[in-house]
Amino acid sequence: MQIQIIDFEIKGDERGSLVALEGNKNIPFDIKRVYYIFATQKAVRRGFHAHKNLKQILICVSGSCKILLDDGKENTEILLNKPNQGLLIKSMIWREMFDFSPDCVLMVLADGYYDEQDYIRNYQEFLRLVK
Ligand code: T46
Repeated sequence: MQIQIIDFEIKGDERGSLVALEGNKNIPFDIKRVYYIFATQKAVRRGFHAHKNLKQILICVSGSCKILLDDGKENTEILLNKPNQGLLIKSMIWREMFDFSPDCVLMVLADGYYDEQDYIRNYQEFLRLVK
């Protein structure tokens, strides 16, 4: 499976570091929504769905977590632990998030507003649609 990681430029100086995210520039879509997941317990696994249309970029701005991606043919696990790295997840990819560090803040940029109708929450249904 092709994994798309985007490395963002760090504007660093003696004061520290800064990363800027701009729609249709270093983020390859119009950003319609931003949300973030934090204070997740270590044993928790979240996600368990795919999106029919939504595209997203996941950035672990603090700490670390792992992401399982499954395209219906193969799956892979990705460690996110750099605040200057974004994982692009296109539509029709099953995802699960796990192994959250206590300080993990997982920020997500999305190209669409929240829409429960866009979720495929049943894995068998996902496999049927993806084939
Ligand atoms: C995804 C992964 C990476 C809202 O009201 N608005 C929102 O924009 C979102 C994302 C969620 N919610 C509500 C819906 C649920 O009542 O927040 C609650 C938790 O959402 P959910 O169970 O979908 O969270 P995750 O961590 O399983 O999945 C989320 C995103 O929903 C999903 O699009 O790709 O993060």
